[in-house]
Amino acid sequence: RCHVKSFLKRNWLLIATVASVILGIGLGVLVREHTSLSNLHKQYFGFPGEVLMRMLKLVILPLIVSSMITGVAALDSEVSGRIGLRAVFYYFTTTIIAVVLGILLVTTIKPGVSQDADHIDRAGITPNVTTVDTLLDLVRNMFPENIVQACFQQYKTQRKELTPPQAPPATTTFPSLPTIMATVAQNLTQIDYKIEGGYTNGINVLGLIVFCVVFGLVIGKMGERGRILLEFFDALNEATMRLVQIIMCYMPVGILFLIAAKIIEVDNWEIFRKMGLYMVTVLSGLAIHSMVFLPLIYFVFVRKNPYTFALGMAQALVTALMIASSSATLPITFRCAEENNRIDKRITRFVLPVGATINMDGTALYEAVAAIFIAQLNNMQLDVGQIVTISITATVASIGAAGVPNAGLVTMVIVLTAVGLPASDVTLIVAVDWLIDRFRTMINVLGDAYGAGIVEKLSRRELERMDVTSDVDVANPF
Ligand code: DAS
Repeated sequence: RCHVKSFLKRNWLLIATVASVILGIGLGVLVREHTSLSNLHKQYFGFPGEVLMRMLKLVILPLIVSSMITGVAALDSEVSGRIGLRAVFYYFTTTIIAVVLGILLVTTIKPGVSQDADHIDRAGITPNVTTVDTLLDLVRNMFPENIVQACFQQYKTQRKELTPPQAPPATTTFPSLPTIMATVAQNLTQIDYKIEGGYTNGINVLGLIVFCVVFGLVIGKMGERGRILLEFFDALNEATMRLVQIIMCYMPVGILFLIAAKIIEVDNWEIFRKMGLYMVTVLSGLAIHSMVFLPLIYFVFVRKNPYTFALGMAQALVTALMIASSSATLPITFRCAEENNRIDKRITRFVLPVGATINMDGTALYEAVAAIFIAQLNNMQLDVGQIVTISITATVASIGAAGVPNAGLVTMVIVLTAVGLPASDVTLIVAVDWLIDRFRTMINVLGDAYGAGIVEKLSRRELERMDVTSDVDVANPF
């Protein structure tokens, strides 16, 4: 009895969240079968879920800034360089494995060969993002003035002053802090793609991370004076994580309405029958990668039970499955990795934000499978060179995809155009993308968590040496 009680005490939130998913599906089906809600009422119905999404999005900015800066500064530049290299090596290795697995599956199962492309309706979405764009973003938004510029732009738009952003006249009052945070958080995590194409180069997480790494290295070298800044950012991180704790209490309610509203909103269920084989190909690839390859790699390096580790991440995985955003799940990923799987904060703070943005095994596998599926729908025979091109561009596209809903669909254009397929064919798979996105986001988050565990194990000696030598452990300065 006491075991059951302690289990429930430890996992009440996870149990409540899983229960809310089941209830949400039931509620969604009930409402959609027995009522006919107007669009306005559908929005009202989805409002509690939208509140959860926005609360998570708002903490992304302070979380990434405080964790990256303290994470980088807590390690001296040589150690952080080595840890960064280990993380990047892990990211590339697992992403390539995911892409190769996806290609093997889609060329074996051939989901697109039997179907006639005309069966699947084509809408007119043509998102437009280029690899160069993504790589440039690394530095394009690195400097704060872009953030201010974006805030003014958002501020003027909100105040319906659609004049292009010039230097603001002296009389303009600077937007309030919540406006700045909300604007940046929204720009950080919003991918805008419109029917006529166009990827707005809003501030993106990649640029912010590059800035925080440089800033963390600089203040890490400032000695005593830098410590004041570090304590500030460490306190900011702790305050943000306490905020996350409050948000998590609301999570079961938010997730219930989020999934119910989604079920009410989706009207084309027939498409799932037509796209069944394609979905089986993607989902089986994600399942094999997350249940075989990632656990195997984790076990080889860490020598612990990988499935127990994955259980420790369950709350983050369910969250990712429900909200389809690695960035918005990041606060929960932090809590699960640090509290359940006891990963050193100096590692999580450094690798989790980077992983959530550039390490997307699920997305890479999905983009390789979807591109070849679309080629099959077009009765296009791909040669080895084109298959290799798809592997490379799917890897790059997954790095460029932001951790927001449908990001993989947007960067899919890079892969399609690389092999001469029409970018508009991305619409062939839009109808089922909302569901597949959830599963690939879950694998993205799982891959990030395994990566943090592996990098921590490989960095054990450096961390122990730092514990002995450094008088202040920035991860826990007090
Ligand atoms: N939804 C993205 C994420 O948050 C993944 C994707 O769209 O491919 O990781």
